[in-house]
Amino acid sequence: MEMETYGSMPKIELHAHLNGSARDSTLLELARGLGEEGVIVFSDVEHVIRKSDRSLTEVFKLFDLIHILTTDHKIITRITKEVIEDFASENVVYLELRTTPKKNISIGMTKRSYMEAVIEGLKAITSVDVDFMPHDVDARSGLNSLSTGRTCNGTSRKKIYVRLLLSIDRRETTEAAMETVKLALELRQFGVVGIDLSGNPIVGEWATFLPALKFARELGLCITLHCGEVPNPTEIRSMLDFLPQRIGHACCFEEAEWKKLKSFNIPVEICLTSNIRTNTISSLDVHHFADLYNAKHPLVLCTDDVGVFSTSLSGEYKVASSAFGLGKGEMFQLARNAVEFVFADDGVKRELREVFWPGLSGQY
Ligand code: 6MZ
Repeated sequence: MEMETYGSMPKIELHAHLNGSARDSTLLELARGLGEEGVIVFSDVEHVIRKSDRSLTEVFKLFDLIHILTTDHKIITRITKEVIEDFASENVVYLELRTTPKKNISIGMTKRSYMEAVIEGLKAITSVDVDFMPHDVDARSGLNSLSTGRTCNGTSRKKIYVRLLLSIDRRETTEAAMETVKLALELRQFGVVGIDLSGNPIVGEWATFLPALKFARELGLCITLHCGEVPNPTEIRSMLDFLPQRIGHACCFEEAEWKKLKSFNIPVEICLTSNIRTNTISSLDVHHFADLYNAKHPLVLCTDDVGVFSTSLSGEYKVASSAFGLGKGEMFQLARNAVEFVFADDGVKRELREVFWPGLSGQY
């Protein structure tokens, strides 16, 4: 029953990694195919994909495997389409999907061609209306994306806004990070709104990424950082002092960092199942969600990697509601608050506020 409530409730997803959100069934099909070609041994890989409890270190090993399976233009297009369809089917009305542009010379893949494959995936969706172009570009090209998409010839049709974030992987050099930022700038007309810094938190130095992140900011791109997935007070403080528009996780903060975060009022993307599964937080009883929620700190519930952690955004809402004793009205309010933290333009924010029209809250 509760799951149905959160399934039908409109929701906003701001922290979802493309390759971490691929369906298990798709990954298994791809692994079987590569097994038949003799590229991998399927039986070695199958249990790795099916396993759901993994440490943070194991998660990054799994990503290396997923990337072997998916780093191909056609497959990237396919998983982008499937991931967006899956989020739309559980009434996510706005999705900020992030992915790390990849270069693989041996198959003729550049960071740009990788992103073009992602954009192809956005365009290939027919089961739901996908709004991904910035509205000022739509106006120039005469496209009307301002329709609500809720009715079409009298029949109601689902609509999802999708915007893209390009991720810098912590394994990358300053030059590689810079290339990603330049690409983000070129692809703004296709809905790229910002930059994310992610990847294995024990790899890489903040100073390596700072020039590219500063450059991104100068160009007007929004920035979100994976911050505090492991204890590293110096890095956490430098990240907060950079004043990103949002941060993800905030698991390993000490008193001084909490103070800074709260005084800067930086919204936090909270990924409950991910934090528990990776053992970054030992149990929901001690999760920082409760303290931040009680302090009215800006928060948004997110999934991180629905495929890797076998979750869904509705599932995250259900977990939060039962772990922290929040009613449906409070959960609706939490979903609605996220409108203010999206990186899309004000026109989209206005339309999203309409989706979360106050009258609707009576249903929850
Ligand atoms: C840090 C994460 C992550 O970019 O290939 N990623 N980075 N912490 C996490 N929490 C568990 N989950 C995913 O998607 C997969 C990539 O996203 C980042 C990692 O860099 C991973 O390789 P894309 O689409």
